[in-house]
Amino acid sequence: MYKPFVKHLENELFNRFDLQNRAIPPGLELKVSDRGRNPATIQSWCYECPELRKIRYTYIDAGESAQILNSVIYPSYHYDLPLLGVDFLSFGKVKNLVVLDFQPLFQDEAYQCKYIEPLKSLHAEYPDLAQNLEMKFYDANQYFSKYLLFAKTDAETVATRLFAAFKDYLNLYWQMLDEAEPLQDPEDIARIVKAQKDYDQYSADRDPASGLFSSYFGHEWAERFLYEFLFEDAVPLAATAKK
Ligand code: BLA
Repeated sequence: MYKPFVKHLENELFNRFDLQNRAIPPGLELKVSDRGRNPATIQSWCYECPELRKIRYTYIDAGESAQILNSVIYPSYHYDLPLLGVDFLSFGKVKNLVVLDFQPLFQDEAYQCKYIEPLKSLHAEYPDLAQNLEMKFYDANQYFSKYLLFAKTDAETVATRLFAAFKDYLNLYWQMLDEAEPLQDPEDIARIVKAQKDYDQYSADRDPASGLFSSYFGHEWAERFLYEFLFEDAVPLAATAKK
């Protein structure tokens, strides 16, 4: 279902950047589960290049039961750019939930103006994918922009409209990165390091997928996947409590 999106993302990345593999901890790169109705495979890829310090994407293929593409692109700490976030989920043929956003590191006016306003006209082209759905797990005002695409939709819309939107959002993201001025002041850079780490902690603590990972691959594997790969700068809640 989302394989053409992966292909497009890969083509873009390999054509535009000088990618190096970024290590994925042993055992987390690929896992197969026979627990569900259909065998489930989860596979992840991770790269880096001078402009982008972590590019990760994960595909869960459980046949008819689930098709999921999840991806986050973290810019180098020298850029204060938003992260690019992708979460496309299909369960059965009936439930398709898609989220695509430039995830802001800060919510102040100047930041919004610089990095989020440019999304406005693109967002306006996809009213069918911008449904103003309520968030149950996350706070819409933290690490999400007001121009996110967030929709419950159908397979046809995914293949046509979402694919077009995905290409457009990616293009704008590359353009922003191209135009971004690297930060020089160590204090400014330290602020980005902190904001990206906070994003990992926030995301790991609220990740709505941890139950899904546990049910397919077991609790222990799910925890490692979350804290050692997806959001590696986050500290598990239990560890924080012990301190
Ligand atoms: C929701 N994302 C979800 C849900 C799941 C995942 C299972 C709940 C779906 C439901 O309501 O039934 C799945 N999350 C994943 C997977 C991974 C993950 C498979 O991290 C990792 C492999 N989520 C993101 C990113 C964005 C994001 C990068 O990981 C940003 C675009 C958004 N996911 C997002 C939002 C929701 C969601 C906004 C709705 C959550 C809510 O209602 O609060």
